[in-house]
Order: sequence, then structure tokens, then C-alpha cells
Amino acid sequence: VALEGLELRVLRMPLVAPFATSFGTEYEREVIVVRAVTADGDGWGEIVTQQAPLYSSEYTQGAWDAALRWLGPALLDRGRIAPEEVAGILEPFKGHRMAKAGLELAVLDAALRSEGRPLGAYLGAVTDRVPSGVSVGIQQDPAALVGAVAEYLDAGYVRIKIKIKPGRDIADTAAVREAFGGIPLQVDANSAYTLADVDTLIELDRFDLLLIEQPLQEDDLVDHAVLAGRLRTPLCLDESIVSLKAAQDARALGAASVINIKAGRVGGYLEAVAIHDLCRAADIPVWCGGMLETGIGRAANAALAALPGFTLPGDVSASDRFYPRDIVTEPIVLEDGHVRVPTGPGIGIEIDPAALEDFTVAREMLRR
Ligand code: OSB
Ligand code: MG
Repeated sequence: VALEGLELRVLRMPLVAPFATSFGTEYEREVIVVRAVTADGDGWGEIVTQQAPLYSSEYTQGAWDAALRWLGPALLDRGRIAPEEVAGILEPFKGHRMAKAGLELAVLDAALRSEGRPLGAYLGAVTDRVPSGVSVGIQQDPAALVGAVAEYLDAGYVRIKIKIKPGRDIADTAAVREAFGGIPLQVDANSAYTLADVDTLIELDRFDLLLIEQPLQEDDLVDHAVLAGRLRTPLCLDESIVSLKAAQDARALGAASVINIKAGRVGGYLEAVAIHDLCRAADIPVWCGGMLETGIGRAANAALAALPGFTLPGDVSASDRFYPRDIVTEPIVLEDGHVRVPTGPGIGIEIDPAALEDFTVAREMLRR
């Protein structure tokens, strides 16, 4: 596409309820929406950073600065670019993978829209709908957690993931297991533990979990490999898998038997597909993670999750799991426990301009 401009907006979107993890509680979603302005029309992307660098080192104002100061200008300098060239152009700039991913997605959406081609078909989707799991935040107490999980099961979610942290692990998991029996259940620690907690983590083995997600720090690949050797429950990495190379290293070390793929975390949907391909060849099951995406990223994640290696249900939930009001005209909905893979050109969404405007708190336009 002939890239003419990049418009970036910081949005603050109200959440239906606060979302608590081991690293903190979010009361509203702060996110960056990218519009790629091209000679052939617009494309949309989303930078999935959060307000503070608590999940990873990236955060909204950092991504905003990197995108406006370095990444955006590098893309605009090129003029005509293909989506497949974006990662290479941005490669000299270290890190800032979420910012890169959001920019790449906007260019990709613009390019595919201009060709009338859906993102799913482009990425290699093999199904028209994907099973939908839900990530449930830490609640007031285990009883409240059981109440929250009951509502999601009633809504039809086919897999439950609960967030855990030291002191809120065994009893929470036990309460959900006791209340709902053998439902597909997994836990996510968001790197809240160390190897010193191995006894607690081994206790989780008795709950027959699908997996334990990211118990240790992002850069603790070797410790994860040690831990994997002590656990019966499959160990899944999220934060640690920042790139295809990290996935290769995790595989070589035996640090993960399952991988959560998030396009934002790894620098884009194309890198995400490369990780999918590696894992598929290596028989490592993958699933599609989420970052509380708006309808833009949510629709794109549904397309990614339709690739054949995504054999576990992802955190690809309906818009109303997080948002009373989404910024797309057709919010993502749950149908029989599944989310439909969009079939329209590009990501397959249309932006609701009024909603976008209402949530915008900052706006910058870069032009060629
Ligand atoms: O670790 O998967 C995570 C949300 C924000 C940051 C990290 C994570 C999450 C989630 C929610 O678990 C996933 C979603 O439904 O978007
Ligand atoms: Mg996670």
C-alpha cells in the first residue's frame, strides 16, 4: 500500500468490571488505536499495551513515544510498503513489540481491505469459528470466584482460566474444581512465583488442570525448564515467548509444553504465525492469548486462532466480557461457546466513529 499517514489515538474504555491479576487491577482499559491512511483506503490496528509496565516492560506512553518518534516515521519514509515488509523495516528498533504489532496490523488491514481479502484466509485459517475460553480475574474471595465462573459457564464459555497469585492459588482453584467438576480449567500466574514456590505449584497438580500459565519471570526460561520437570501439569509460557527465537529456545530447553501466542507480545500477526508454524511442526499445542483487545484485535485474534495448530481454546471472548460498549459496529459475540472468524475484507470490522471519538483522550497524526 501507499502509506500516506498514521493516526494514533489513546483510548480509555470503561470495563464492565475491574480486572485483577497478580500484577495489579485494571479499572478501565487504556489502549492505542492506529489508523493507517493509504491511497487505497484506511486500515486499523491496536497497540495492546496497558497503562503501566506490569505485564511486560511495555506501556502505553512508552509505545506512544516509540511509535510516534521512531516506528511510524520509519514506515512513512518508505512510502509504498507491503505488510510483509513492516517487521523488517522496524527490526533495527529494539523491543517495543506491541507498538510494532499494532502498526503492522493497521498496514495489513489496509492492504487486505484494498484487495478484498479476509485476514483469516491470508493467515491460513482452516475453520470459520473458534472455541471461546474466558480469563477470569482474581475476585474478592473463592466464593465470589465461583459466582463469576458460574456466569461465564452459563454464557457458554468452553474453557475457564483463573488468575492466581501467591496466597490466592490453591483455595481458589479447589473452589472452582469442587463447584463445577471436570470442566476444562487452567490457571495463569503472570510470573508471580519463583522456584522457591515449587511446593505450592506442585500442589496444583491434583486439580487436573489443562495447564499452568507463566508461573515464573519472563526471562526465567531455564527455571521454567526445571519446574516443568517437577510438574505433572503441562507448563505453558505467555510472557516469556516474545519472539519466534524465544519459542525456539523454550522448545530446546524443554521450558514449555504449551505456548500461548499473542500477536501483540511477539511483534505482530506474522511473527505469531511463524511461532504457530514452529509449534505445529514440533507438536507443541498453542492457543491464542488476549490482552483485553477492543473489537479490532479481538476480530484479528479470532482469525489467528482459526489456524490448525491452535488446538486449545483461546482467550478469544466476546466484546461484552470486558466492554459495555465496543468501538466496532458489530461487537464480537459468543455463539454456542464459539466466536465467528470474520469474513469481511481485512480484519473484517467496521469502526463505530462515535464510540471511537467518545473514548479518545489523545490523538496524533503523522504524515508522509
Ligand atoms: O496474561 O493472559 C494474560 C490480560 C491482560 C494482560 C495479560 C493477560 C490477560 C488476560 C486476559 O488473561 C485475556 C483476554 O481475555 O483478553
Ligand atoms: Mg497470561
